[in-house]
Amino acid sequence: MAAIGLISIDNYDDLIEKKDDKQVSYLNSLITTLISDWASENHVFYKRINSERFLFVAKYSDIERMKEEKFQFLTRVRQVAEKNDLALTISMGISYGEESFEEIGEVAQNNLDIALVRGGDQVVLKEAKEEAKPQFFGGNTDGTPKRTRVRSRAMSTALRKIFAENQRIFIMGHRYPDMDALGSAFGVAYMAMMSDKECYIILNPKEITADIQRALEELKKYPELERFVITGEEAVNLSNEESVLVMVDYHKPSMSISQAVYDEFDKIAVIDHHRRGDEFPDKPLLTYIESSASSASELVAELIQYRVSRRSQVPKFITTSLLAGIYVDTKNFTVRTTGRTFDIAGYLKNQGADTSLVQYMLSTDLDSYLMISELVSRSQHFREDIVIAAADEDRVYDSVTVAKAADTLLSINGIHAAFVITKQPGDLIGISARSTGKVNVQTLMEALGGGGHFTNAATQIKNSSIGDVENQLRAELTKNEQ
Ligand SMILES: [Mn+2]
Repeated sequence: MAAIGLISIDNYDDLIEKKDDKQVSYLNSLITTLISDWASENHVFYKRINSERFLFVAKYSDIERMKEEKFQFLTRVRQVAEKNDLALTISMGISYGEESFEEIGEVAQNNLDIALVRGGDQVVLKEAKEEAKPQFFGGNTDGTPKRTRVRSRAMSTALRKIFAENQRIFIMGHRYPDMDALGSAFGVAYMAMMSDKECYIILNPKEITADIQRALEELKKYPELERFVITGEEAVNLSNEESVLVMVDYHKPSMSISQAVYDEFDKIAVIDHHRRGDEFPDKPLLTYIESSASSASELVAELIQYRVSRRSQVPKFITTSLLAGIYVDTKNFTVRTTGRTFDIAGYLKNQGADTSLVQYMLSTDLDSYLMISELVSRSQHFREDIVIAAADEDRVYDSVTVAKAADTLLSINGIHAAFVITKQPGDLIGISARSTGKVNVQTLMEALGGGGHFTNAATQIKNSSIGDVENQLRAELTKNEQ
C-alpha cells in the first residue's frame, strides 16, 4: 500500500527573515540533511517542492513503523534546531490507502493544513477513506505557521467545526474595545449565526469610547443584532457546558473586557493580529494569530468570505463595522496594509459596507479633538525627529484619544517617532509609540515591558508616575542612540 506525504518547514519565513545569506544557506543545508537522513533511514523517496515544502512517497509499512515510534523525527528536528539556536519545527500531512494517488495526495494536503491550523510541529495521518479518523502526533511547541489562503480557509473550516460542537458562542475583545475589536466580534457573531448558534458579544458599558458609542447608536437600527450585546455578568450566567469563548483582537487574558468571563471558559478560540506574547490562554481549541494581517477585522472578514454563498447577504452593520476596523488599524490604509487588505476591503464594499458610515463611526467629536490637541501641544523634542508628549499626571485618557494624538504627531513633517505618555484607567501609565519605520518602537516598548509592531507599539506600567515613565523612556532612547 502506498503513502503520500507533505512536509512543511513551519516558520521558514520567520527563520530567514533576519539572517544573512551565509546563515540562510547553513539553515537550508541543515534542513536538507535532516530530511535526507530521515528519508534514507525509512526508505522514503522525497523531493523539495519549494523552500519550505517537501513531497514524499513511501510504503505504508514504513509509515507504520514511524508511527510506532510516534514520529520521533519531530523531536530530532527540534533538538537539532535547539542546539543551533533556531526555532525550527516541521509539520507533516500523510495519507495512504487503496484509492487513487490523486485522492491520497489530496487527503495528505488536507492533513498538512490541519497540522498547520493546530499550530504546527506535528504529524497528521489519515487514510484516504471517507470514514477514516485522523491521528495526531507531536504538537508540543507553540508554532507560528505562515499566513496563506489555504490556512485562512482551513481556519474557517476549523472554526465552523468548533461552532458545530457547541450551542452558545461568546465573543469578547480587549478592554476599551476599538472598532477593530467590535467589527471582528460582530464578524465572528455572523459566522455563529450562519451555524445557527446562539451568540453573545461581551461589552462593558463603563468602558465605551466615543467611536464605539456611535457604532452602538447605529446598531439600534438592527434589533436582531443588538440583542447579541450583553455584559460580563450576563455572560457568566448564560454560559454552559456547550459554550465556547472566542477572543478577538487580543490574546492576553489580562486584557479581557471581563476577567470573570475569561475564567469561566475552558473552551477558547483566539483570533488576533498582534504579535504573540508570553501571556496566553492555556490550550486553546484554535489559535489564529497572524501578525502580518492589518487587523483582526481583516482576518475575520476573510474567514467570512469562505463561509458566504453568493446568495447570502451579510448585514450592512457587520460589513461596515469590519471595514471600520480595517480603517482604524491601518489609519485609512496607510500602515500595515497589504494587497490582501485591499482585497478584503473590496469584498466588504461589494457586500454592502457603507463607507460614509465608516467615516461617521470614526469621526472625532469636539471633546476628543480638544484632548488630542492638548496632548499634541505638550510634545517636546527628544531629538530633531523624535517627539515625546507627556500628559498631565492626574487626567485619565482613553486609548483611542491617545492613539490619535500619537498618529497626529507622526503625521507632522520630519517626525519619525512619536511617544505619548498618559495616565490610563486602572492606575496605569501608558506609552503609545508610533514610528514611520526609521525607529524600531517595538524593541523600545518591549524594553519597557510592552510590545507591538516595528512601527506601532505600546506599554503599560503599574504604580508609576508620568514623570518616572518619561525618564525611563528617555533612558531607553538614549541607550538606543549609542
Ligand atoms: Mn486591532
